[in-house]
Amino acid sequence: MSQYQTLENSIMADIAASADEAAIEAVRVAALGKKGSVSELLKGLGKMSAEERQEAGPAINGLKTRVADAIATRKAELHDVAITERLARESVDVSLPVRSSPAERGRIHPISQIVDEITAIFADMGFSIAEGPDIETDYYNFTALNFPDGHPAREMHDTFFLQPDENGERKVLRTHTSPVQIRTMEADKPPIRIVIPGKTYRQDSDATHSPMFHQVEGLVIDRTANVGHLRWVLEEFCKAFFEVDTVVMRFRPSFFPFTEPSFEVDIQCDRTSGPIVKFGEGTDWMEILGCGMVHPNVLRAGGLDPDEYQGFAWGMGLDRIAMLKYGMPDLRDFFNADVRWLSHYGFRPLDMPTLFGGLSV
Ligand code: 2NL
Repeated sequence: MSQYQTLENSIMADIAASADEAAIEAVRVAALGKKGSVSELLKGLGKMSAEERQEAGPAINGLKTRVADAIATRKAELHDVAITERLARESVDVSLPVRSSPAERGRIHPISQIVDEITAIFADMGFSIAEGPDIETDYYNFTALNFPDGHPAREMHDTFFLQPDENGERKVLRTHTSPVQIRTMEADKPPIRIVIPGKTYRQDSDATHSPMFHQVEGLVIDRTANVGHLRWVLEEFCKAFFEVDTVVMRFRPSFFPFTEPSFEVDIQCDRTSGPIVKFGEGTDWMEILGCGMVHPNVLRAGGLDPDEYQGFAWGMGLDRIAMLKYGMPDLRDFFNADVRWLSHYGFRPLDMPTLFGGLSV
């Protein structure tokens, strides 16, 4: 057997014995690589005589071609085997649920939801949203709102006082959002149409009271704003908010230092079917807010002439209304930061309340 045939047999045996892609690549390098056995034979051609080359040339080139073909074929086979193996090993269970993004998993707190719903309703009526600081001066929280010094209503609010500052001034945690309305009257010219959502604070804590709670107030100031407008605004609001076509409202006389006349507003409801209260039907009444015509002293404090301007305002507590609307039994759960509660009662972040899309669906 010629030395060429011996080499070819040996390489072919190695090719056949290669079990994976790495092994066949090693055979290729050993035969056809720069210093491979076949490459060395080819290099040797240059040193041969013309006669020797005439015989050895075709023999070595033939050998190279056959070896290269055999390697390519085996390589392709082993590549197929590798892919088939990988497909069998790596499986994807397409029936597994898609893992939701953090933005999808998060939940909107019912209080945030209710603020979004209420502001959507009033924005649709042409109101703007106003906000202000939680820490207020005694002037903005009380004096400007027609609570005279020593007036018992100041004590009624169970105010949280901060330590007096270097000037002896004692700031307060606002007991209502009304200071924001005074600040708006000072800064803007009428007509004013604003709603003010925010946190408020009073020293009160039991099953139905939290020392930090939430309010939305509204204020309209114009030359001719009157109780008829007030009634219309509140009625439109209640229909949109409780998502019913009609509401029956009752205005009872009341007292607030900052309004005159003042009213408490009840809406007719049906409580006969257990804890779920139905609106727009029934024979029961539920108090939902307080309101009135802005007191002349408050207009003056806001820099407005009560002979030129008049206005109406209202305020409502959000926490109790949210419990009622969404059927939540205990106020204290609102502020316990329990993710199990939030994932049950919270709202999906991408479902923003709009009047056309539905408020809380
Ligand atoms: C209630 C009652 C009310 C107001 C808030 C207000 C603000 C200004 C002037 C006049 Cl600057 N009024 N706000 C008026 C009437 C009632 O809240 O029961 N809130 C929970």
